Amino acid sequence: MTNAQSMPNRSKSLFERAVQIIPGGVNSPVRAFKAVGGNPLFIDKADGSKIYDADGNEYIDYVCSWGALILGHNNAAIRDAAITAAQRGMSFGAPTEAEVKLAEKIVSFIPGLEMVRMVNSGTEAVMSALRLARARTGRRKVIKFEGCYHGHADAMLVKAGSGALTTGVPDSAGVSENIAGDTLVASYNDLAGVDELLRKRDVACVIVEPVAANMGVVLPKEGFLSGLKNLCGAYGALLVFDEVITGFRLCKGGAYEYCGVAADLVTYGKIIGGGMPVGAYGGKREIMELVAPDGPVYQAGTLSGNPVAMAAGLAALTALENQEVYDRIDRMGERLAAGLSEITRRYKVKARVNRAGSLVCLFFGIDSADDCKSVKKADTERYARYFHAMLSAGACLAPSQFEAMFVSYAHTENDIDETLDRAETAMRRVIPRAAAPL
Ligand code: HOZ
Repeated sequence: MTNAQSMPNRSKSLFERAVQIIPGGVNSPVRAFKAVGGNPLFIDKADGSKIYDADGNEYIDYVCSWGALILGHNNAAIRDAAITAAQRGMSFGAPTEAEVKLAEKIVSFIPGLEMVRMVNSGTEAVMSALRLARARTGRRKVIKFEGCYHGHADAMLVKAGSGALTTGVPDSAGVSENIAGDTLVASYNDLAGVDELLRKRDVACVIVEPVAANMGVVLPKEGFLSGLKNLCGAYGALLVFDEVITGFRLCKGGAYEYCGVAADLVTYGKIIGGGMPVGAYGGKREIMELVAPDGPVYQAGTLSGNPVAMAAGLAALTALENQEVYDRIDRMGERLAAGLSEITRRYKVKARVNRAGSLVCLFFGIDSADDCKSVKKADTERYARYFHAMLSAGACLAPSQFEAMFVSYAHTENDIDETLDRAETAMRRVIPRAAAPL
């Protein structure tokens, strides 16, 4: 079956079973479709740019495991590397050559990065980087930006993006006031606000997504990231780039290459695992040497540096040595963004399309999207209808207005054009009857 027209019976019955024994029936909240209504699709398999649900329906996929799969689904080199590694043993709880190779590869890609520690997720990477920043500076507070998402460590569930924004619960229950009180919140792209918070002088670090991709896609204004770097330098705070999404996606050299600004600490996830659960944090030697066992900052993990995950990540990063990957995903991202803008213009739909390389977001109902305040005005109800219309037409988007579309190396021009055709059909279904195409 090649299109999404069959009744999702199997997904439905799997979901009915799932809700009995898994909170909300899902293992990560955004997946539950709460923001768009309906039941989540259960996935059977995926290949290249396509994903197949448990009922055999095919979709062109723009979630791509939330950005982890920059080369597309089921990439042969990554799969083969993981299988070969698995045949030698799934986990040893001891050092392996693979983790040295992956660390060397990451460090070789990112100018200024000298040491890296592997963990199991982006959340863990951020949690560890914050601890390290506090130890390095001897200060307590951290500054984050409203709508940026840095995983679910307690300190970061304050005015968070992604699922927290989607579910309308940006401040989680269960986070103590003491911990939340150490997190100061600024507005993305607002340097003056950061300056004011830094003046209190107890700030260990400022953590930021160099391109915010968990409140839709919001680009840093010219001078914002370099301004943060200068402010951090002036007040003795560290700058932490959360590159869990942007790392190795916008370009090989990360945010440093993208915007010319070097952070003191950087966190990674997603792409560096090639689809396996991996995170990492790194920085200059003098800071990273504070991490145990070299230094006093404790951080550990039974499955850290897992050999299968390391092999998958190494295969992914090896493929990214080819600049053609970036040239192509940027071209595809541009084609998609331009096509979506054109459709909204033709159908007189108030909308904003933001793009950074292969990260794309179509916001309904707003014409500027520079910070969380502006994106929160987006028409989420219209997004929900568009999402379902796209799904029925065979295109899988994130089930939330506040997530990015991820274009992969496996997406072809034909996929993009086909997606735009489907978007046009979907747009006809979500616009008021009176609006006719120009
Ligand atoms: N935090 C992810 C979106 N930015 C969602 C992860 C998931 O549900 O798999």
